[in-house]
Amino acid sequence: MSSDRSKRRRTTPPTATPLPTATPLPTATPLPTGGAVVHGFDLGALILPEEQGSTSFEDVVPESVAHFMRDAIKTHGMLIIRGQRPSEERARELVAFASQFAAPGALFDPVRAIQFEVDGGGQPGLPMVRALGTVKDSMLCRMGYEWHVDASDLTILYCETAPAAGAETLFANAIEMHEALSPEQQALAESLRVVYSARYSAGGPAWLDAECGLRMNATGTRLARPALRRKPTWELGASQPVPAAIDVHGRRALQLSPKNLDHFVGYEHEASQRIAHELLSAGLGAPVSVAPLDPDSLLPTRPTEFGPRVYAHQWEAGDLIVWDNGYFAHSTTPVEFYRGERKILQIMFSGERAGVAGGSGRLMNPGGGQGTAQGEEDARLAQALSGVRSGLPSTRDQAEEAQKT
Ligand SMILES: O=C(O)CCC(=O)C(=O)O
Ligand SMILES: [Fe+2]
Repeated sequence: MSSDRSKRRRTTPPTATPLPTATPLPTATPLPTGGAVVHGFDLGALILPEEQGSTSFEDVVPESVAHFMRDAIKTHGMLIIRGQRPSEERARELVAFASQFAAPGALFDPVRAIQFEVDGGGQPGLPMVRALGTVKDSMLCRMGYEWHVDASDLTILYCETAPAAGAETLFANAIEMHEALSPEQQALAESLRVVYSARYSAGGPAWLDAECGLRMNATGTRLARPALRRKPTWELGASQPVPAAIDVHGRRALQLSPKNLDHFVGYEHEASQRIAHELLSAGLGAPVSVAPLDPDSLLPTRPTEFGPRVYAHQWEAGDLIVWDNGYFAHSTTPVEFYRGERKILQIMFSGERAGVAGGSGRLMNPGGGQGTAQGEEDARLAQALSGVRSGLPSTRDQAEEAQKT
């Protein structure tokens, strides 16, 4: 228990409820890449349910502030809220923050919010919160770059521990990506129907696919190598065909998750990969510099530099980002370039109250995508696989092939 919170507890009457009208509203400053930086919001000031004598997270954020946040995410697609002071209750505060965007009870509902086993990074008592990073009991994805859409309407990432350098999360505005396509590419994107599956993965989640040898190219826009092995319970889990261009609040947005791309209807897998790479590359804008891949690990040998259309968030402890997965695509960055420890808390959940329920992301991760809940078996397999990465077969041919993309 942090001293701040104990102090507040002592001074908070048991019947205290938030005071919506008296709460000053935060402000949102738009970024050139889309998204906005929000000032004037303090997670630590939320009065958690047990302090209100309640079990519900629904009314923890004052209604005027919740309204502001819901409006802001509709307008900007991504909110960056920095400078949160440490709190031992942070995971619960994040659940309360998330609850204002979702239907009542959704954060505990496995259909609406991804739930994780403790062995898969899930926080005790809060299975919708997962720890990512290098510290004990956190999940670490060593795939390199991977542009994708989470299997949820909204995602929250909160940084508890930030490395001195590296470990950025990259974001690209999917509406601007669509606008950046040529008229021919836009027409192509409009016509494409995508089947996602676990055919080229180990069955996910992404950290497990990475452990099983799956690699992306150095821009994270197409597969460099499929998984070399699969989890015992692997299932193909192919999606219904879904559009590559979707509507986001009345505007068109490009939606492609290349790791799980099986094929576009009417195209072979290889041709589909090439098309996805072409559309994503055009949407992201020419990278300033594409890193060569190491021939053995098939991981980038130095950071790839993306152009000005990509927002790279360099994490600091106390940063919170929440985004709409229809509005923004995002990418991991290679673990090899982390300089210091990293711990991020993640929640992937539905956005009924933010008007973004039922986003296409759910269909893009069949059979286990980035966000799909993991059972004990995945955790056991990961344990068995840890330390064997250097033994993964790879050939120079595969590396050369990967360099071509
Ligand atoms: O670790 C990051 O930077 C992003 C993680 C992510 O995208 C995911 O787990 O889905
Ligand atoms: Fe993600």
